[in-house]
Amino acid sequence: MSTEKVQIVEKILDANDQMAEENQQAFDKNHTLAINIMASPGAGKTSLILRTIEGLAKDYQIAVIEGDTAPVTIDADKVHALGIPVTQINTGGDCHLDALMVRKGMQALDLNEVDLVIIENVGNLVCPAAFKLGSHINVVIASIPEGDDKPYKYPNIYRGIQCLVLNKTDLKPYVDFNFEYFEKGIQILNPGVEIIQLSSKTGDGLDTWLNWLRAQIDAKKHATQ
Ligand SMILES: Nc1nc2c(ncn2[C@@H]2O[C@H](COP(=O)(O)OP(=O)(O)O)[C@@H](O)[C@H]2O)c(=O)[nH]1
Ligand SMILES: [Mg+2]
Ligand SMILES: [Zn+2]
Repeated sequence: MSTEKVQIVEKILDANDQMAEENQQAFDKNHTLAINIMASPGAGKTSLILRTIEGLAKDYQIAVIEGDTAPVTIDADKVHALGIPVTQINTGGDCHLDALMVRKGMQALDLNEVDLVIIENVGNLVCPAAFKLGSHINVVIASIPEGDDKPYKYPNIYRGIQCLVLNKTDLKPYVDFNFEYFEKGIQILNPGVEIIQLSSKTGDGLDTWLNWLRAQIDAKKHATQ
């Protein structure tokens, strides 16, 4: 790769960081907590978002920004069916969201009225890690059927996160998954990160996730600017 190409990529990332910073300031001004949910396709992002809405919508105003690489509204329709404001972002083939796309999603929301914005990133364990969005909390959802070696194979996605959700624990009896090996990989990359095991299907462990998230939303609501 030529030096010039490297410089251009750096400039794009700089511009994205700048926009992400502005997004975060807009969230902060409105005391809105923004979380960015990243995972491989099928890990359970939408399922956990729907469970989260069911658990928290009676106490908090929630809005969702849905990122998809294809022009579909499958996930957004499920959120909409729960009566929650949702903005669909189609990335036009890109395999990640960036700060400008999130900015467009934010413009469709009245942030003043919203306590929690959940961003469902494009299903991908690689480049979403490189693009800040302005979210306060970055979450990766891993799931039992993906296997216990993913932290070793896709390290970057686990580094900047505040919470790792291990979903589909109901499938543990059917899949070889060594939790100690998995957890060791996470701890090497991100010592002390919150790890929450749950099943979006059975609801097992869901309370731990909801309580953790409640604490983050409340802290943002009462934060002084
Ligand atoms: N057994 C089991 N299946 C799950 C669980 N969570 C999600 N799924 C299923 O996994 C598939 C993908 O889930 P989805 O939420 O669409 O994943 P996304 O692509 O990451 O948004 C769907 O068939 C879900 O019903 C879980 O905890 N246990
Ligand atoms: Mg989804
Ligand atoms: Zn990408």
